[in-house]
Amino acid sequence: MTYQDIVVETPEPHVGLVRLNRPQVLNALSVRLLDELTRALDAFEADPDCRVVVLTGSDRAFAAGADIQEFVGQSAVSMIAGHRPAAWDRIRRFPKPLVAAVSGYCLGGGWELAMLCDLVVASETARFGQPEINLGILPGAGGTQRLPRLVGKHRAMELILTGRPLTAQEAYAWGVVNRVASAETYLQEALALAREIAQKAPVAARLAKEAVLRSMDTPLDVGLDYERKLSALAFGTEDREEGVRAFLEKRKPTFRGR
Ligand code: CO8
Repeated sequence: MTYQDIVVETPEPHVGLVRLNRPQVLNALSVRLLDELTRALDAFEADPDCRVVVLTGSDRAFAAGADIQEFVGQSAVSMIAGHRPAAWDRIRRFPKPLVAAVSGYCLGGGWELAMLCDLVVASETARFGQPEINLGILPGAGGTQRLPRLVGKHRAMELILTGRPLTAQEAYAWGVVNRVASAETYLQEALALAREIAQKAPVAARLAKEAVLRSMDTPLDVGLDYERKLSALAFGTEDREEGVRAFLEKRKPTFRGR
């Protein structure tokens, strides 16, 4: 598959890597870029060898938001009916663990994209913000819904109503990134995290992702029932047999994703 606005690699076994690649506009998320990203994720989803995907941008910008050039001439109807909502839904439903490696600007839709990832490794240069208010709009790809769940109502209000970005250290203190690394090592750290996850049982990892995401919008008793069913499902996998057998035989398990 050929892409113009992203670069797709498999840097090591079981780990996919997608680099957003529109450096001239700080990786602004055009419709074409979002479309290419969804196609790359579709391909990684269908690839049984791929277990984890890392999503990154450039050192200067993960992504500085939606492509503001594309807003010219848009109406409420065209924004609702366009390709963007379907692309965001597709990324939201990607079933394998997604790790964001964020450096530089991570703004607006860029942060909303990072929030769709399951883990976030930030460079110390990263800046996370929802500056839409400065354009006379508001977050439209999950920011008003995911941020309060992540940081609480008052902090989300501050970020969304002032547009002020967080430094990487503030983002860490507010619990929206897993770890902060140096500008030189953030991608390597994200890949190391992906490698660690890729060595675990792939079906269980997917089910665990599904269960954790379900907890964000489900009452506790419903979530507990859901978890019990997914957990039971994992008992039907060959990997569960291998994991238990390896433990009892005091050796490292070899998971096959079956
Ligand atoms: N879209 C398009 N082009 C951009 C964007 C963007 N989001 N961000 C930067 N660029 C372009 C600049 O126009 C500039 O291009 P050129 O060289 O041709 O002038 C180039 O990238 C470099 O940018 P700057 O010269 O501005 O670089 P600075 O280092 O001076 O500033 C900033 C970097 C602070 C990141 C600045 O570029 C900026 O403020 N960018 C806009 C950030 C922003 O507002 N993002 C939110 C966009 S809206 C959104 O994401 C949510 C939309 C909700 C959709 C609703 C659907 C229903």
